[in-house]
Amino acid sequence: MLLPKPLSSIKGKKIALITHSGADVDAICAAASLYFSLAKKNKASILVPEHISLPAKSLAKKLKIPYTLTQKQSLKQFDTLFLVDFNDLKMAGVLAPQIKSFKGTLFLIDHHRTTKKKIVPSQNTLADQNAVASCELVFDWLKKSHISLDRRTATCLAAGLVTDSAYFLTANSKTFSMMSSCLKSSEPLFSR
Ligand SMILES: [Mn+2]
Repeated sequence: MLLPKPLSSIKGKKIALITHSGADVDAICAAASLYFSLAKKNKASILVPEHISLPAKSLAKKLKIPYTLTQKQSLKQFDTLFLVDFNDLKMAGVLAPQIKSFKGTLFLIDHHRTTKKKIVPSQNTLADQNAVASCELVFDWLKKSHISLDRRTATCLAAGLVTDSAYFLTANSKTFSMMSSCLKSSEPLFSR
């Protein structure tokens, strides 16, 4: 699988990380993991269109993930969008028309079955239907970008892997090996 350019090379941008509407744990955690890394060298925000699932909401509160729930946010202030955990514009709800007409740079990270209509150029797309979670893809991208997992990022990635694998029902050896890395790096947070 080809990965987009290293995350560490993205600097000085105004970035919106957009989840699908009704963001679940995998979506908010994948967005947060990217956010924690990108926010160091960019101005970044997480946007959740329309509503957020209850488990995602309470996890975001616990891990202090900053996100904005939006019904009508303008995307004009951003030059880069990351579309997280969806590849069908319909899933972006109220933000769909603005994403469609967006003139800046787009990235996409997703593990759902791909729709025929591509919304992001393939060199900026990290999509794999065989991945159990978007968090799995973010894990790969962070590793390839030589970004080490801090405690919060590791906790987020672990949470996404657990929930989107339906508590390991669809897990494989890669899932467990990633879980192992995440748990090692997140231990202080999980044991609290
Ligand atoms: Mn997912």
